[in-house]
Amino acid sequence: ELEAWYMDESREDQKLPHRLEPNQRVTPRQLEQIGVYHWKLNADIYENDPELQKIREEKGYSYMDIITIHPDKLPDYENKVKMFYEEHLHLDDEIRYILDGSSYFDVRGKDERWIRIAVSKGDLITLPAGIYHRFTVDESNYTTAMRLFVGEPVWKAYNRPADDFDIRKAYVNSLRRRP
Ligand code: KMT
Ligand code: NI
Repeated sequence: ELEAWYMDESREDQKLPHRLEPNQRVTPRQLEQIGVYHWKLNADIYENDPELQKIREEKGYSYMDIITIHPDKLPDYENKVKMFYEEHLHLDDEIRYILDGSSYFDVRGKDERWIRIAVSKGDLITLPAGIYHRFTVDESNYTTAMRLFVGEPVWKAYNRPADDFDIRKAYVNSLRRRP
C-alpha cells in the first residue's frame, strides 16, 4: 500500500519528508478520488513480467524508457532536480514505474493542500493529465524509473498557472463528479 501524507509548510530541503506533526495520512482511496492510481509489482522481473505486460496492454502504454536520477548518472542533476520540483501539469497522464531507489511525487489534493506520495521499488503510479504535481528525490538521491506513455511521448510540462488548458478544466470537472 502506498504511503502518502499531507505536507507541512516548511521551506526546508525538498528532499526531507515534510510530514505534519502529528502525521496526517492520505489513504489510497483518497488518492483514487483525485485520479491517482497505483499497482505494486515485482521490479526484479520487470524485463519479463506478465503482470506489467498485462497493464501495458490494457492501458495502451506502448512506449517506455528508463531514467536514472542520481548525481553521477543524470547530466545537470541539481538543475533537473529543481526543475522537477516546479509545480506543473501535463496534457497526458504521468506514468512511472519505480525499478529501484525511492522518491516522492507531490500532488495537490481537492483542497489544494500538497500531498506527498512516497514511492519505492515496485511502485507503478499514474498521475492524471491536468493534475498539478511535482517530483523530488528523497535523501537517498537515487531513483531508477520506467517512464510509460500511450503512443509517442510528450514530456512537455506547463508550470502553474496553467488553468486555461482544456485538460485542466476537464480534470477539475472530473473532481466534481467524484465526491
Ligand atoms: C516529471 O514530469 O516531473 C518527471 O518526469 C519526474 C521525473 S520521473 C521519475
Ligand atoms: Ni510531471
